Amino acid sequence: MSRQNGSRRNGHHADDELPRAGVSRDDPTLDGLTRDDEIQRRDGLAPARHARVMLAALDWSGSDAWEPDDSLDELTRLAETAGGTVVDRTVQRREHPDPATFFGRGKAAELADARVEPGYDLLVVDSALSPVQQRNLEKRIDGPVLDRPGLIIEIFGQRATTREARLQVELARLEYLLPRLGGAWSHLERQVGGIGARGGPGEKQIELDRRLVRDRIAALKREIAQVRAHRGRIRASRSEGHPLVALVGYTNAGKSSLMNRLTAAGVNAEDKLFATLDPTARRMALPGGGFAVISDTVGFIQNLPPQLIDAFRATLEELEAADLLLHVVDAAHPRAAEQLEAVKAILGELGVGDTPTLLVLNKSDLLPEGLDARTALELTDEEAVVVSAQNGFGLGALRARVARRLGMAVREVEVELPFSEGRLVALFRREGFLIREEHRSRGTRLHGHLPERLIPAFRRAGRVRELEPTVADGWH
Ligand SMILES: Nc1nc2c(ncn2[C@@H]2O[C@H](COP(=O)(O)OP(=O)(O)OP(=O)(O)O)[C@@H](O)[C@H]2O)c(=O)[nH]1
Ligand SMILES: [Mg+2]
Repeated sequence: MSRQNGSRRNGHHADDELPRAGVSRDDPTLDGLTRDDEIQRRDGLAPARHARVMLAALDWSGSDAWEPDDSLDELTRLAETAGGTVVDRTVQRREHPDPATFFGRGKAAELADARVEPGYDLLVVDSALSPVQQRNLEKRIDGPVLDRPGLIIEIFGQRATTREARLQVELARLEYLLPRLGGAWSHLERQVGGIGARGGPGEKQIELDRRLVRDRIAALKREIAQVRAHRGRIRASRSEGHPLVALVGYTNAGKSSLMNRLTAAGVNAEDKLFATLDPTARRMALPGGGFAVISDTVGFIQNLPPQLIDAFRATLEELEAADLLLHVVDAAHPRAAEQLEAVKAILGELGVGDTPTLLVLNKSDLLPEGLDARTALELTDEEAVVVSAQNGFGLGALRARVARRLGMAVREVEVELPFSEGRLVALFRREGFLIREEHRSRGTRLHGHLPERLIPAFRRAGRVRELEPTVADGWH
């Protein structure tokens, strides 16, 4: 996320020169566009599917990005997720990005040579490129170029299955496309035989395309607003006054796996980036018999395209409505600390940075023996629960902690109250779970489960004995 605004910082010109786009006719997300063949023809993306991919990153001093190699490791997974095969990677160190071509002249020439020998189909750049930079690079290498946001949008496009996700991805894609219409490279032309020098379509055609895209964007926004209203109604009826808990975290951290463990939900969990695009919500039992409604959400990634964040706001409203966020971290990931920061930055951007959050350090089964997840992540004062969605470790403690944070934690207690405290006996019956009530000579003795927050009131009026082990901590 830290480099999300990179394209603005990279020193663009205005989009006076606009690149034309690549096309994929079989792309599922473009169904809604069949009425606009022109748009399909230039969909702004050079698909990575089946492509031999070259990765390139710039390491410049003003960048607050990850280490280039770490980021390229992640980009490799992204390119593979999109269906490409990575053939090589390269890093250029430079004072700052070139406003025209992003990379320096020498590196651009090198990339052009590499395209001929050993050869690649698609260049993926590990940053956000301006439309001008993208267009110019495409000219230099005489082939399609995709930047990191474009690649992520392509993956989302491949993953989107429900109507809502497809609408959102299409919106993000068109917003991404709009400033790139009329560029230098057309994937279609390459597919049908390659035309060599490309001047791009005429100005009139570009204007027409732009208008079509803008109309479509407006229509999509209207449709998404409807979906959003509908989702709000469903959320209200589903929660029935139960507290809402949302799973958030980096892609592949194990959110869906945890959801399955905590609810028996049968949610798709895969070793893939962005396995989940749609939020699913289920009831989650808490120790003591209460419930929370827990929802799974789309995963985050560093440098998440702003167009996707905007388009997925409707989905991400699950987060705004949440009483508690469970921030799931893959504690065994070598870049876990960076991922944690990237997620925090996105949560801040979504306006939910202040929502009560519990860190859930997942995949503890993969940590080397003796290495504590908290230590591995250098966490000091943050509240964190260590779990494994794989083998179930820590899930009882997690439920107990969730209940506590929601003010729903319970303790098994024996209480003795004077007869004059009939009000508290009634409170116990109403808010707690009463197992036995005995009337003795000096007063009433109650045995059962009582919300923790009420215990002080009982202590003030009588005697409370907490029974160990607590129901909460022993609960699985
Ligand atoms: N070893 C181990 N693997 C886990 C654990 N939790 C999840 N996984 C694996 O990690 C991968 C990703 O899990 P998911 O639950 O799909 O992750 P996610 O956070 O929902 O991912 P996105 O939906 O892509 O954002 C899957 O292959 C899971 O089997 C765990 O505790 N231990
Ligand atoms: Mg998931």
